[in-house]
Amino acid sequence: MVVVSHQAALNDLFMIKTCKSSSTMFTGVPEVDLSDPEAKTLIVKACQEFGMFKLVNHGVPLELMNNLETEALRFFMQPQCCKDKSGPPDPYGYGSKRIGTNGDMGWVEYLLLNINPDVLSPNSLLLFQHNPQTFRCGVEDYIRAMKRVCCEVLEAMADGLGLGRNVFSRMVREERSDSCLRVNRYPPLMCGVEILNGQNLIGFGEHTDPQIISVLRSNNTSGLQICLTDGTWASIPPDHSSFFVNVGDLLQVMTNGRLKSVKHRVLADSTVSRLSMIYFGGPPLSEKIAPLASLVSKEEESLYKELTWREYKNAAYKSRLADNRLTFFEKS
Ligand code: GA4
Repeated sequence: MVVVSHQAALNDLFMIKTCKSSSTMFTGVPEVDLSDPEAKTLIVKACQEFGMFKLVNHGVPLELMNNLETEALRFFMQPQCCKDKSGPPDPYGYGSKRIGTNGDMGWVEYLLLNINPDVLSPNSLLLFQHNPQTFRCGVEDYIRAMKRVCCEVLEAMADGLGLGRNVFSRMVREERSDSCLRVNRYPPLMCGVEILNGQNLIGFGEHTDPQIISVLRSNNTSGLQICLTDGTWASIPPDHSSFFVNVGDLLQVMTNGRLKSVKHRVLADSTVSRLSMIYFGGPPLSEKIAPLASLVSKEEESLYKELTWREYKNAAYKSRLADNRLTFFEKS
């Protein structure tokens, strides 16, 4: 439990945004069974309509997910001074409340890790030095499983769009793929609830994910919301045995806007802690990203110009969380 009566925590609390939100759950996000022969069609439809779907029958053992969750919680339960040895994030490592470097704040603490051992930053290396080997193994096993899930989903998606199966998956399968793993812990509010006056505290502010695809798994605690096409926020019912897969900005660009990079956020409105683990599948930094010619019909125009992932990522890191980063790609 977070001691919000502590002055420092109270000060932080009031620097974090709040919002009004209803507690009704939205059950309209499509569920896709990865072993279903129709999966490719359902995935494309869901990504066009919502930019997200729930993935079941994915073949990842619950034990593997629970194992990383347990290890992560063991890390987060350490005294603050121990956790701070693996931070601040540069951008990888341990972070608390500060998201990115441009002033965004959330009621969250997190670990951000690049999956490429060559890119392991000094702070993430320290993280593994100061924590049991079982943590590192849990991270490695989880990353391996997520890479497989990302590739299978991207292959089904490419198939569903009538493209070559490997057109997207080769980018995240590559050894130099710039993918990352984020573990977020949203502490419970407890006594903070009354002072918020019916408002919810923002755990992680609204944003789209810059990469190709994101695969999220959380414990059975609510909080995740997506922005529907009419601009309303819909609360996604949690399910600890499934994954929520969402389209990232690069996939929106490569499909010339056909698949939607969905705006989402997390509210910290519960009395129990929410823990989520998100794998962001990205291409190598030097990969050139542009709309695929076969998805731009003769009558249609290509909506975006070509950029490398490095250029886009650098621009994203200069932006605020809620900014529409896709404007960097738009043709002027
Ligand atoms: C959003 C998606 C991923 O969590 C992330 C985030 C990154 C960070 O937390 O360091 C960013 C954010 C995310 C987009 C804009 C920039 C960069 C914080 C921020 C303000 C790891 C990512 O790749 O982009």
